[in-house]
Amino acid sequence: MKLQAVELRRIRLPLVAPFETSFGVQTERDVLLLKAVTDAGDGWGECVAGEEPNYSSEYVESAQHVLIHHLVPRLLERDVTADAVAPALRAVHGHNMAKAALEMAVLDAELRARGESFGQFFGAVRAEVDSGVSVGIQPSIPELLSTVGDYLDEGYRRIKLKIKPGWDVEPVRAVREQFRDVPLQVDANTAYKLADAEHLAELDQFDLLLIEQPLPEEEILAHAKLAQTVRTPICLDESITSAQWAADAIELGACRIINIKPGRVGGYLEARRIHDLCASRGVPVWMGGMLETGIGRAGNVAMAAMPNFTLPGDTSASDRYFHRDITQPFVLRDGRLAVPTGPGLGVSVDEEYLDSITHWEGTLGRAGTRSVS
Ligand code: OSB
Ligand code: MG
Repeated sequence: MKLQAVELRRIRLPLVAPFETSFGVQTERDVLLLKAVTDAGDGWGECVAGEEPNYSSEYVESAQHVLIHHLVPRLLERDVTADAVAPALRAVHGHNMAKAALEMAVLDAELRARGESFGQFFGAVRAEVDSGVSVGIQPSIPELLSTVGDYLDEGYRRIKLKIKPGWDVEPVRAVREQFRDVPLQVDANTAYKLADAEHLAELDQFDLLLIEQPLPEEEILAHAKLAQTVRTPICLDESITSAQWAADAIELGACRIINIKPGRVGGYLEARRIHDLCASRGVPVWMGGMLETGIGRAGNVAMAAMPNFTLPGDTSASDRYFHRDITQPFVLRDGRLAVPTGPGLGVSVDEEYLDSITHWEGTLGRAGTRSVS
């Protein structure tokens, strides 16, 4: 399959409600999308990099730059398959989200060409996946309780509360008291220090499924030490950027659960390796989320149907994020999302709507043209 061109575009999509984490508030997404144009057909990729480098060092402008100047040129006009993408990009260090978007677009083109869905490719073992929802930091506890109650009424099967110092034990207590046996977990996005161990151990009384990424991403050993004070299972998100880091973190006792985000680890193929490694180590995984559009959601939902994704993911319905998605919307049915069954990602992109929300676009390739800056 020859990669003839890569079309890039940036779209602006407002969020239905502000999303606040320990690292900031978001009110809209500025998403970088890729279309791989090949002699066997096209494929879509979504880059999960945020607007600012506050989740990881990547951000949407850096991803766009590195794709244009360092990643796409390594593949353009070459014979490609998805499994050849990461090896061809290995000389470029880091930039996992940018690499993942390119690999995804190539994988989508490849699978569409041979009529195979992402679910089939990953070895999906279920037709629908349990949906959880990630609840941002709220202005007050009454507002938190009403937000959580609304999501539970919609059918979500697990609630994740974002926490930070000053917004942790009391909001978690309030949610646990009001919603007695809802599956509940928390995500700190690196906001704590090992010295907060005793404080975090106060969360043990609320029977949480897990505490996600309490400490900074480099502090693998400190997470292992934290696990000696906190009984709630520790789950890593930001720290796990490859199968190697997953293996080391598990070996060191830094986590008992792993959140898999294909973008964070450089693509779906590395994400699959982490899934398999965790399965062999008896470590459950779940699908994270980066407020994706229907393109990224389609791939994530398909991967979440793999056997070791045994906890509900941050794979929420399209209407939890956007008034209008760029694909057919993912709809919650009995607390689950259906795994797409069509070729490749199995969703179609509403290109007319896409054009109306595009604020930048450019194309690399096709007879040497380079219409991007
Ligand atoms: O840490 O899981 C996270 C969103 C952006 C960046 C980081 C995270 C999140 C979420 C949202 O928690 C999950 C979703 O897409 O619903
Ligand atoms: Mg997280």
